[in-house]
Amino acid sequence: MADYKEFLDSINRDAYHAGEYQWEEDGYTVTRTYHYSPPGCHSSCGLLYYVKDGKVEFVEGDPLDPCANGRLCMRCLNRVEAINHPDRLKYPMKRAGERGENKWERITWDEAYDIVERETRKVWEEYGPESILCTKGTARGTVWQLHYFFQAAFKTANVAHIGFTGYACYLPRTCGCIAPMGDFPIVDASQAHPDRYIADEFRPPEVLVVWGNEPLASNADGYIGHWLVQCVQMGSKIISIDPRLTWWGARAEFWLPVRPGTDAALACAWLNIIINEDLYDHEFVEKWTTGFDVIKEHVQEWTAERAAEICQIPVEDVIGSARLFASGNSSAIQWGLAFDQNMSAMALNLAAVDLMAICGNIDTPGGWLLVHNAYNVSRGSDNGVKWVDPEAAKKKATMHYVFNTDGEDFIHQAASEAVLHCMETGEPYPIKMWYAQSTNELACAAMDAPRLYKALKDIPFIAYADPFLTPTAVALADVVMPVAMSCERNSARSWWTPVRTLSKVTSYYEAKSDEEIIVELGRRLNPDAFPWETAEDFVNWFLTPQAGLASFGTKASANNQLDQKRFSEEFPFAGDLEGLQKAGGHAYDKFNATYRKYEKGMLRPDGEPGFATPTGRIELSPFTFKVWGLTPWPYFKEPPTGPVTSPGMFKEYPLILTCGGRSFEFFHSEDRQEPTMREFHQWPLLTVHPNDAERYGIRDGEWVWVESDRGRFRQVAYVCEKVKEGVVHAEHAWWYPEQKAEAPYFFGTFDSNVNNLTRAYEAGEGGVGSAIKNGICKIYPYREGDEMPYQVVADRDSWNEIIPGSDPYEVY
Ligand SMILES: Nc1nc2c(c(=O)[nH]1)N[C@H]1C(S)=C(S)[C@@H](COP(=O)(O)OP(=O)(O)OC[C@H]3O[C@@H](n4cnc5c(=O)[nH]c(N)nc54)[C@H](O)[C@@H]3O)O[C@H]1N2
Ligand SMILES: Nc1nc2c(c(=O)[nH]1)N[C@H]1C(S)=C(S)[C@@H](COP(=O)(O)OP(=O)(O)OC[C@H]3O[C@@H](n4cnc5c(=O)[nH]c(N)nc54)[C@H](O)[C@@H]3O)O[C@H]1N2
Ligand SMILES: [Mo]
Repeated sequence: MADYKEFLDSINRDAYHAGEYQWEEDGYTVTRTYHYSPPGCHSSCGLLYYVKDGKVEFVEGDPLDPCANGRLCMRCLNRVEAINHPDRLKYPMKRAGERGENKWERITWDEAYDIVERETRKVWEEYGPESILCTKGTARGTVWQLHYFFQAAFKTANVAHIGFTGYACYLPRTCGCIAPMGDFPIVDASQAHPDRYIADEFRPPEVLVVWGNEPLASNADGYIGHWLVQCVQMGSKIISIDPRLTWWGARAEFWLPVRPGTDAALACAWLNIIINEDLYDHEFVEKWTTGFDVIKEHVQEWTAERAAEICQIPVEDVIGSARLFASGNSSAIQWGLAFDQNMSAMALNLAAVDLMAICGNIDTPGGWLLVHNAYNVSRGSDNGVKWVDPEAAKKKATMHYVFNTDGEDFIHQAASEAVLHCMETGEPYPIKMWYAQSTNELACAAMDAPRLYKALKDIPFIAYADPFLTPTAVALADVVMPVAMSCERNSARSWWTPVRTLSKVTSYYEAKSDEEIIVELGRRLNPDAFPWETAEDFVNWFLTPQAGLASFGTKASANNQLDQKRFSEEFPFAGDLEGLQKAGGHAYDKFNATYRKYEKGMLRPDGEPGFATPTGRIELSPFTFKVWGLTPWPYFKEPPTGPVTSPGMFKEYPLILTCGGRSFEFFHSEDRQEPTMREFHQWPLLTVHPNDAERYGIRDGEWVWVESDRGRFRQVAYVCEKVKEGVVHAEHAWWYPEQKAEAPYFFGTFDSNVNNLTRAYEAGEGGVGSAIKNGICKIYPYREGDEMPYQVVADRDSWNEIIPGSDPYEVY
């Protein structure tokens, strides 16, 4: 659809019932709505559900939806298989045998709630609310709901993503931006304009840097990858920075296959080149930034030659790509998870902000658009804080007080390592109850999964709410509650723009939506905090824009307090979920569609031009970093293991191990039950360069062990030049729903788990960032009869002896 106007004109709007919410067609009731979760995704695409006799029979993309233009990914197209899957949890159940035996007894919802309520009150009385740990997984349209629920119902501040060391997803990027800019940016691909690519002011990025991100597979963080394909069709040039050759790299002016974990060295060199060759935007730097001289001084040591050597890429490519980036009238960095999963996370994020700022690409068409959730419809992570028991709030598990300064808690999330410390040592208090909803820790989120398993299994009471019986639930849960899927749920979300809704078109046995569970259980535990009768009432509360609200779930800067009345138009669907659903399920605002908001006094609480930072300018060397105790300029630190840091060990484990690159078929540990997805992607794949395969005797399509000093796991070799020589790429979050559930197997979740090798208690400066994507390993063929990881985890707990409390309470 290179010509977007032509595409729009080609749609038969009558055939797609433009303007209608629901209609009858060939014996089906068709509903126009959105999908996000479960099964989950960060994005939200418009679709049509075809329902007959109460069952969804098929789905189709809605070409009238301006967000996704009718394009659906294979998972969304396969929703029917997920919705009707026989493995789905149908009823609440309680454990009938020993923990891990996979023996269950059906109970009613009342009984399930009774048990959770009883156990909660017991912990409140005997230990205090801080001894309750609540966890959720990545954002799937459950973020605003669950953060409130955990704080307000359980009264605990120990809300976490347990096992996920270094907050190593998105949080480094959000906080890394809020400090220097006061706001969060996303690449402008016209998504804030309802008329999209033909909007008057919109221009695609001239230079698009796809960096440590694969937008087509991941559609991460409320962003849809094919928007950027459209930009490329409209002329955007590509720089791809990725040890793997992706769709982007194959079409790039420069493909920079950096050694994993060294991106910050490259970013520092780009700053060096752009400053020293005088390629930056003088006017913008002088008028709108501070700290230029500090940055200039600190990047002098980062020559192109030095970065080329560290990153293992040609020096001319370092220089050429920096010049190309600086040459565009609009350039944009599309960044991803590799920014968070390394030890220089905050410094790397700052470097990207500095690069974008000094080249004048902030809040410009085709640059970095500064965004809020549309109409400020949002419930931040602090929304339930007033219900947290004040004593328990003081005892929130933190190790590094970076985001908890001067008594102000910026992120309202407990540090995963600190929670682990509580679990392993009982100090400063024990964890006596774990409530998990929308997370599958053992298969996915937990770094050092065997260690987490050991710590979690000693928690006396564990409740778990999920659409499926996951490895984590089998291994650990005492009560499981069946969660409704996206088509069985009335809900709303705002992740940037527009605000979008889900519509309930069917139901499944006794499964309840997250909102229903939250309201019903919330009313039992803390009725004052849950004044709502129904799930829809709760969603309508969300749909009421608030004054003084930060942009994303994190209230990451005290300066980011907005005056709702001054800066946002009236939200036409305030408290009106049904109205919004019937109006097509989306609502765009004007704030996000406005460029250069800093010139227009739209960002600061005082209404003056400028940015929402202490100085009103973009702080290239942020004051807030100093307050947080972070180095306030870009730097690079080597990964904790590798050719430079541990040359001796590197001789034994001579390959760099990166991991977790997303695939189209799966969202983290989800979708592995669906036969169609497994037909496309049957086993976990370890991508190995042909030269490395030859060197280590690996054959394409055969099982291979990946081992380090920390343990091993096995995946199937995919021998291919798509990965840099010397680097292997492993997939994450694998389990096998078709295999045995009961202990010690747990659906084989430890057998292929790259997180047998990743580490807990290892984070970057400030406790932020983690070396998840830059370990070391050796590889060798699997032989029939080899000891499997599940045996090690079950018999000996882990490969490594764990001495509780022995880990340094320090950061790398
Ligand atoms: N090695 C390695 N490990 C990684 C990563 C990596 O790149 N490499 N990535 C990391 C990242 S970035 C993240 S964010 C974490 C993610 O970790 P998690 O978010 O814990 O991911 P999942 O394992 O998919 O767990 C999601 C569970 O929630 C259920 N679910 C889905 N949608 C809903 C819903 O709407 N409501 C409810 N109640 N349940 C739902 C699913 O069925 C599934 O069982 O994993 C991390 N793990
Ligand atoms: N289908 C699907 N979509 C998802 C998810 C999923 O599991 N499945 N997970 C969701 C979540 S929670 C997240 S956080 C996002 C993440 O989505 P992305 O940000 O796209 O992250 P990844 O796919 O982990 O990695 C992106 C790219 O980084 C490259 N890479 C690895 N190491 C390095 C490095 O050191 N430097 C550089 N420059 N590149 C490196 C990988 O080869 C990969 O191509 O996706 C979300 N969307
Ligand atoms: Mo994530």
